[in-house]
Amino acid sequence: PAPPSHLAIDLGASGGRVIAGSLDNGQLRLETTHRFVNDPVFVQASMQWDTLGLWREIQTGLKLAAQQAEAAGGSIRSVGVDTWGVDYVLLGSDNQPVAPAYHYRDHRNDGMVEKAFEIVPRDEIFAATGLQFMQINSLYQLLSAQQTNPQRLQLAESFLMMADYFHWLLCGERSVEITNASTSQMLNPQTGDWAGALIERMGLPRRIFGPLSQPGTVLAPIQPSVAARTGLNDVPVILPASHDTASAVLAVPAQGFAPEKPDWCYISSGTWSLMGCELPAPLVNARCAELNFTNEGGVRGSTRLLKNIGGLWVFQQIRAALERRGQAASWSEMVAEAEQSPPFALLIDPDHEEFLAPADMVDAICGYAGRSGQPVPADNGALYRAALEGLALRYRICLEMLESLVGNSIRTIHVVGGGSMNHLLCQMTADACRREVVAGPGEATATGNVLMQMIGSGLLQSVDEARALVRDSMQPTTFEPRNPDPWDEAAEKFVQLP
Ligand code: LFR
Repeated sequence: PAPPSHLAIDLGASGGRVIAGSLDNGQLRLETTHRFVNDPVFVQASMQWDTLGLWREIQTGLKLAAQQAEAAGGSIRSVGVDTWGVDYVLLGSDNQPVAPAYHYRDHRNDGMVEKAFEIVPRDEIFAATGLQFMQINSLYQLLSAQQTNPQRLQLAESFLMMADYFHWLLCGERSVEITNASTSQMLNPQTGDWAGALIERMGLPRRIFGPLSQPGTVLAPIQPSVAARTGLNDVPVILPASHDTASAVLAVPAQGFAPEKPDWCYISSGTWSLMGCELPAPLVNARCAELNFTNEGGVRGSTRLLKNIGGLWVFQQIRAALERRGQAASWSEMVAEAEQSPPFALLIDPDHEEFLAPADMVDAICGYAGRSGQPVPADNGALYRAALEGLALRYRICLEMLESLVGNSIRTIHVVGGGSMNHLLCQMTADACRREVVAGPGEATATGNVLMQMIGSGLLQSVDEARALVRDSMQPTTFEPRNPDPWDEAAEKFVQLP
């Protein structure tokens, strides 16, 4: 019979999957049972998540997983959900959402960071939360809700992060898992509890923020109605690190856990690139505030000191824009064309605000090229190349900042997630940063989700053991710097960009 499996429901900003993970003769084995798209829904002027559509897909995936397990003579040991951070559902006393689940790119957040500073000064927010300032953070979303629609917040009974909401749909328990909640900018990283005073000063109802749970917690069995629909009987929900990035960091095949002086960093590479170090404790100081790094919560009380970088979003959105023009290309075609394109023809910063949510990414890039006195891309390859080089240049800057923050030199960059399969980007990263890049696993978020469920159920004893398993089972690829010199000049120009 097949070994028992743990089901990772892994939701990203562009797609979701249900993946079954098991230990097979000492090797970690992952099998994808279901994949689906996660497209935002535009409702009048707003951008929202299709939470019910996702819930339908999740149940389809669970049903398929149950059937496959039965056919193989295996069983399912547990289920857990990880999702992107910052977004939430407000649940009312009648167990219904009291407001739409807004997408973090919705424009209701524009200008909210500045509004927040009028109420509580920037340095006080940082001291209380240790988080980087991004307008997508739940704090600013809630502030916008409170300013435009305070009735909704009054009706709300529970604030659930996106993963918590799906855990609740699965088992009927309202819980708030700490790694995802830490992205809200409403947690105190030192105490690991809500920053109650900050929440109150912002005029938000403290009562809707329930007790926090640690990853690995066995929550509750899947509720009967869901069990009946999916065929998953007597299966518990075990909380993974429900923030996808925290799951990805757990799956980094590095030696050691949360070192005082890290000599490796990670890039969790997907729609966003999250670049940082895993530390034993938060680093909340002036330098960290100045460099706008974040102290998010990791597994076993660790801290993810990291920075959000624009990521493959620009690359993905170029593709979407070209598709609308009838010029659809596959990812591998895009990479091949980027490779053929001349280097450094156009420098763009993936973190430039013009690229956060433009109506059309190709128009946005061409407009920016003109305005910054650079040549407008000659062909699609030039667009693709600019998106990848810009990212690698951002990594180079971020690496320098990280080294100054942790006071150590970083020797290895672990790239995990979808972007680790983009070998051109990995090579650019090695060259731009002059560091060894170790790429893989590609399915890092789902892998980390499964690993934490295995730890929670007692199958694995420690993070070290989990990481050793990743190293043994999923051979990562190493990239050495090959042609780093031209990146020095490009980096000098890059920092001068308007
Ligand atoms: C990555 C991620 C990032 C978070 C961003 C928005 O998928 O979770 O960590 O900052 O999405 O939620």
